[in-house]
This record gives sequence, C-alpha cells and structure tokens, in this order.
Amino acid sequence: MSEPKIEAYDGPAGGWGSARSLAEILTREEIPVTGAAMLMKQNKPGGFMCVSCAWSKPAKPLAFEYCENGAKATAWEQTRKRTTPAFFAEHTVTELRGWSDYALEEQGRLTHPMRYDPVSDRYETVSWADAFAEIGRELRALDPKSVVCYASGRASLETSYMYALFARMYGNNNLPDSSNMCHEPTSVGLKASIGQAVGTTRLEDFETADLFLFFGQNVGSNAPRMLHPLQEARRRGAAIVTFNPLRERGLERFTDPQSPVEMLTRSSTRISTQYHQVKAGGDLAAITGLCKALLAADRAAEAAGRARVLDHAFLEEHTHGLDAFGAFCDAQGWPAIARRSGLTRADLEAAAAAYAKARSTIGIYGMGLTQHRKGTETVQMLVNLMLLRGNVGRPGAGICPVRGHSNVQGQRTVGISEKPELVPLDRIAAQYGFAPPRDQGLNTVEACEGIRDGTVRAFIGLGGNFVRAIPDTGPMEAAWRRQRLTVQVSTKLNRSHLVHGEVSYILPCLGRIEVDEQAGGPQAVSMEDSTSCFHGSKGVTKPVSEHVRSEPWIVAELAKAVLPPNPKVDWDAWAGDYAKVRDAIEATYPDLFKDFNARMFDPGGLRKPLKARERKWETETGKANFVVPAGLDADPDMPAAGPDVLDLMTLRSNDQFNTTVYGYHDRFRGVKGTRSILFMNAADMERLHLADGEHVDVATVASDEVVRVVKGLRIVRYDIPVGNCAGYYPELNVLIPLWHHDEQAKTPAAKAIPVRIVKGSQGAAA
Ligand SMILES: Nc1nc2c(c(=O)[nH]1)N[C@H]1C(S)=C(S)[C@@H](COP(=O)(O)OP(=O)(O)OC[C@H]3O[C@@H](n4cnc5c(=O)[nH]c(N)nc54)[C@H](O)[C@@H]3O)O[C@H]1N2
Ligand SMILES: Nc1nc2c(c(=O)[nH]1)N[C@H]1C(S)=C(S)[C@@H](COP(=O)(O)OP(=O)(O)OC[C@H]3O[C@@H](n4cnc5c(=O)[nH]c(N)nc54)[C@H](O)[C@@H]3O)O[C@H]1N2
Ligand SMILES: [Mo]
Repeated sequence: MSEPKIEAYDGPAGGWGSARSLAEILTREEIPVTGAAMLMKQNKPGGFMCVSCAWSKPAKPLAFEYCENGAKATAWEQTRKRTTPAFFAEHTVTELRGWSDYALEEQGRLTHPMRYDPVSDRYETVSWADAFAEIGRELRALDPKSVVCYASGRASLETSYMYALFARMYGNNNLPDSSNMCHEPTSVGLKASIGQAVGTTRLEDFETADLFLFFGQNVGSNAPRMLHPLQEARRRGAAIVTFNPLRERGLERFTDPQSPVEMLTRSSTRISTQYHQVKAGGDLAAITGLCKALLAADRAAEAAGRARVLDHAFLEEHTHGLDAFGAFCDAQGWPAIARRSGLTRADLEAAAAAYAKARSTIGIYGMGLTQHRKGTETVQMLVNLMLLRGNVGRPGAGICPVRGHSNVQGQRTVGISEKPELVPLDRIAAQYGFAPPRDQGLNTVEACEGIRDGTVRAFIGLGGNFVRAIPDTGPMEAAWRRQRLTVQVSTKLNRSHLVHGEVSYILPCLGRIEVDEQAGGPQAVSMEDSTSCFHGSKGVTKPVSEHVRSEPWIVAELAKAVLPPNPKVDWDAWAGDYAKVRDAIEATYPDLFKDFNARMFDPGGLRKPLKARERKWETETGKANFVVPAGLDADPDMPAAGPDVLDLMTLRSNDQFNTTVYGYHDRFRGVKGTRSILFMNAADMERLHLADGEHVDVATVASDEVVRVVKGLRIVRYDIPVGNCAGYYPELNVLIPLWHHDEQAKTPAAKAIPVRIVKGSQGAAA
C-alpha cells in the first residue's frame, strides 16, 4: 500500500477519475477482456442485474447501463482469485482474525464448503451432505425461537421466499435483514404516514419533476446511475436543493463517463442549485423550518389575495392532522431551528421558496435521514413537507428512498420480515398446510441483544457480514463466539466467518452473474428495485468452482435437513426449476406478482402496484397523515455537557460496498491510501488544539460500562459543520452503542455518535 495522501480532488463525479478507478480494479481482479463484454450485459433485459445498488433499471437502457461502482462490484464478484482449501490449510482462524476486511475478501471467491475444526483452529473441507446432516441435527436440537435467520439484501426473490418459508416452518419469525440497519425507518415511517412501506416514485417521474430535494444520500458513490436522470433534469432546468453536512462531489458536479464529448471537453453539469450543509441529525429541524416558512407564506398569500402556496384541495380531501402539525411548526422558534439544524433562517427560506415555486417535487433521501435516533420521525417530517404541496400521488412528484442492496426491498416483499403482521400468514398457512408462528420475531438490534444475553444460540446468515455491520463490535464479537452454531452462506471470506460459534460452517454460493444450471436447465432469478419494479436476471459467466451451489439449492437442502417432510412443499422441485418458486410467490401474492413468469423480463420490469401513487391511503385514518414529531431534538443521547463532544457520522468511501473494502482511496473526498481518518472542522480543531495530520483516539461518550475507543485516526481538516466529525464504516462501528438506535425502527444511529477526541496514543505523525 502506498503512503497515505490527503489532497483536495477537484474533478467531477464520473469523468476520467471514474474510468481510471475502474481500469485499476479490473486489472487487479485479473479480468482483462471478458470484463468489458460481461459489463455490456449489466442491467439489460435478458442480462444480469447489477449486484451493487438497487437503483431503478430503465426500460431503454444506455449502451453501458452501469457505473464505476457497479462495474467494481461486478469485477469483485467475477475475480479470477480463489479462496481454496489450500488457503485455509495454511492459515489458522486466529491468524486470519488479525487480517483487514480488505485482505480477507481480496483472497477471492470461496470454492468449497468448509467446517471449523477447533483442534487445528482451521476451516476444513466438508461434503455438502455431511454439512447439512450436522446443521440439521443441531437445528433440530435447538429451540427455534433461539435461532436467527438473517438475510443481507442481495439474495433473489426466489431464494428469499424459500428462506422465509423455511424459517416459519421451522418455527420462528426471526428474519432480520440488512434493512433493519438501513431503511427500516422508511418502512415504519412511510407505512404510518401514507400507508405503504416503500417509496412512491417511478423512474418516469424523474423526467418531469422540476425540483429534487436531496437529503443525506451520496449519489455519486452509492447510486451513481441516478446521476444520469439528474443530469437530464438539470439540462431541462429542474432545480436540485441538497441537504448534506458534507459537500459530496456527486451532488456538486457530474461528467457522464459515457459521453465522449463531455469526456473530451472535460465539461460537467452542476448538480445542486442550492447546497445546505445541515448538521448531522439537523434535518428534523431544517424541514420544520421549511414547513414553517411555507405555512407563513401561505397565510401571507391568502391575506394578499394571491395564489395559495399550499395545495388546499389536496390537503382537504386527502390528509389528516394538518392543524396539529401547523401548530407544531408555528410553535418552533427560528433561533432553535437554526441552532439544531446549523442553517440560517435565510438558508431555509431560500429552500422553501424554491419548493413553493416548483410544480412537482421529488424528495430523495438515504442513510443521512434514517440512521438517527429520530430517523423515523425525520422520514415522516419529509413526508409532511411533501404533503403540504400535494407532492405525493401525482406525476413528477413523490417520495424516493434510495434503497441499498440490490434486492433489499424485494426481500421484504416476499416475506423476509420479523414483523408477522406484514406477511400474509393465513394464505401461507393454507398454501402449505402448517401453522406459521404469529409472535414478533427478532430484528437486528434484538438479535444482537439475544446473542449478548445468551438467548440466541444459532445464527444462519444468507449473505452479508453481520458481525462487521452491527454496532458495538467489541462486546458483540465476544458474545458471538458463545453461540452454539453459526452458518454463513457467502461468496467471499469475511470477519463473520472468523468470529464463529462452537460449530461453524461456511457455505459457498454462486453469485448472480454466474450461469445457474439446474435439473430444469439454466435458471433465472429476480429482484425488486428502488422504484418497485421486478426484474429478471440471468447469469452469463462460468461458475467459480464446481463445488459451489446456488442459493435456492442451499436453502432447499437446509430445509430438507431440518424440517419433517411436507407433501405441499417440494423443495427439490423448487431448487430444480425456479419458475415453480415464482408460481408459488404469485400464489401467495396474487396482486403483486400477476403473470410473474411471463412478465419478469418486460423492459423496465414488472411494476408492483403502489396504492399511495393513486392516492389510496392504507392507513388507520384512511388518509395521508401528518405526523407531529415530539420536538426538534435530534438525539436524546447526545450529552448536553461539554463543547468537547462532537457528533460522529460513519460513512462509506467511494471505494467500498458496505463491509467490502475495494481499496483505500476515497477519490471524491481527496483521501488516498488510508481509511484511518477523522474528518474535522477547522474551528473544532483549533478549539481542541488539534492539528491537521495529527493522530488521535476517538472515544464514545456514553453512560454505560463499555469502553468504546478507536485509536490512531489521522485528522483531516475538512469542510464539515462545526460540532460534527466523520470517518469510515465499518471500522468505526466499535464506537456505536447497541442501544443507540432509532426510537421506533431500531435502526442503529450510525450518523450521530457522541464522541470525544483524545490526544493520540501514537503522537503526531507525518
Ligand atoms: N458503491 C457503493 N454503493 C452502495 C453502497 C456502498 O457501500 N458502496 N451501499 C449500499 C447500501 S446497503 C446503502 S444503504 C446505500 C447507502 O447510500 P447512502 O444513503 O448514500 O449512505 P452513506 O454513504 O452512509 O452516506 C449518507 C450520506 O448522508 C450524509 N449524511 C450523514 N449524516 C447526515 C445527516 O444527519 N443529515 C443529512 N442530510 N445527511 C447526512 C453523508 O454526508 C453522506 O453523503 O448505498 C448502496 N450502494
Ligand atoms: N456504522 C455503520 N454501520 C452500518 C452502516 C453505516 O452506514 N454505518 N450501514 C448499514 C447498512 S445500510 C447495511 S445494508 C449493512 C450491511 O450489512 P450486510 O449486508 O450484512 O453486509 P455486506 O457488507 O453487504 O456483506 C458483504 C458480504 O456478503 C457476501 N456476499 C456478497 N455477495 C453475495 C451473494 O450473492 N450471496 C451471498 N450469499 N453472499 C454474498 C460476501 O461474502 C461479503 O463478504 O451495514 C450497516 N452498518
Ligand atoms: Mo443498506
């Protein structure tokens, strides 16, 4: 690794930097020519759907319907490198626990099922039959309520449906998934506000919206294909108003790497027309300010006999609770709003004016809104703002949560949920002739509590890297190892394999990009994107090894090993022909998956019906609800005491996919060769007597017994609000207390952790 370097990057998002970064990873993963051919099939009808983000796949794809990071994800999965039994023979698990996330995954794709041997402290090869025989014995001996069946949002609709059914037939609803750490405040908040748990926009709305309000989503790194419709929108004069503590490059400027003219002339499009550097967790206050300004402008318009600012016809017919909400906004003073948001009244009035002027507005958001103590309330606050001008349920307008994993939304649609009320259990009971459990299952935080307290005895991971993604790394890793059984279905080696239970298995699976040959011929799978469209996906490359198996097959074998035979579920038939699983999905969800098999390859995808889009509100009041927050305080955990306490945000770099670290550069933020950094504001540095480049320790401020410290972070002076600091996930998960989560959805509050900076144990370094 080269010497770390920090220097401002003035290129746009996309552009030549993107082309170079992509060439680098294709070479490293040893994918010279085939890489390019493979990429041509990415996100195309009849090809494979990207394994990176969940952004919408257009009906008329671009010639290259992929982005720098989607291509990196493809290269990462299709690497020529292999983590073979010989590798495991060479390294003890204790040794591997000392390796970085990067080094572990860089070994390449897993090729054989492996079982941990405590005597040699190594993973050793095992046959699939022996693996399932032992896992079956273990799970049959355990109380199903003490077992967790986690899913990371990548597995297909087919696999997810089978996995959820398996868990329920086994006897639990313990089906947490990565969305518990991600967009759960969306599911909880939108359901109560507008009666559906997902966003309301489709891709075509992006073509007619004239304003985009952008909250806490780093489009340039995490959903870059969205930059194309945004660039188009800017060209036709639409405005983009952004709220983000950091000036993210993708939200500032974009050069389309697929446009020869833009590439050659080095021209770029300015993305945001207003950029507001809100404080971490300050959005609740900022949006309150916007609503307050709109309410005042509406009253002024009424008094002057001008056209009204609010959509009164819509409010009257379709909403509930406006009076109480208006009273809340009126009661909040501007000084408090400014203090909590870090923005001036003038800033917020400028944003409100842009909103009042726009005919149709889309509200876009990501982890900057959800990963907070008040995440759900903040999402609902954004809905309140959209309702004021009737921006839900008409063309060119709506709410657009930008989902993370490529099928995270779809997994929820087909039954992966710890909340039984969201699943059609009666229909499942009738379809399969068993009594599904009706009690609440464990979500991610509750699963962690169970593991910590010893009530959870086994963990099955369908993808993901749970141990690394959750809060409180220190205590959780220790507790994790007291479990009886851990089983991980994975493509690459990660930390969750190395911090293992007494009995532990790694089950290697095919990736989505590989040809999946079963008894019924080559199989297709499907997923749901961020705009609720289902897409079929076919693998195009040769499987990494003859010993890996498909995810549906692995789930089928698991079910057969654990459950008594049930004449109504033919697991083998499903594993041999996924079209039969899709028929079963359609039988369980006839309204959502009509003619699923026939329509899964429709250009633009099969559209899931969205009631709120038609202004049908499946809420308790039968209307769209204004939800009044308890107050403006972003974070009740934040100790009032001390100017030395900062609010820490944990972020993704441009060179990672969640816990998968592709490299140590964060091009847009000017960081090269390191992830051990802490972005700080100059004024905070001066006040705390810290210098740029100095190494410091960071400690969580919390009133419990746990010591949470990360040592030796290098300070980077950065344009970030006073009182905030930022660094990288997952390295900083050590600092998040397990109890520091959204009050309603229990999503860990990874974007506002109260910390203190301690003069470095390593002293000042170069
Ligand atoms: N290449 C790549 N793509 C990905 C991923 C990846 O790791 N790499 N991860 C996938 C997944 S699972 C997800 S969930 C998404 C995540 O994508 P994002 O939602 O973009 O998540 P983060 O990178 O965590 O960054 C959140 C953004 O919010 C800002 N922010 C932080 N705190 C606040 C706040 O209090 N208020 C506001 N307004 N903004 C704030 C940060 O500055 C940052 O720009 O991306 C998906 N796509
Ligand atoms: N501090 C902090 N913590 C966070 C976040 C944050 O912003 N800050 N973000 C949260 C969010 S939004 C999320 S979604 C979670 C992510 O949590 P997870 O989804 O659990 O983690 P990933 O890093 O996406 O999982 C990577 C692993 O998935 C496996 N994998 C990859 N592809 C496949 C496949 O096709 N099949 C199977 N079976 N396995 C595969 C590989 O073995 C790889 O090592 O982390 C959360 N944690
Ligand atoms: Mo996510």
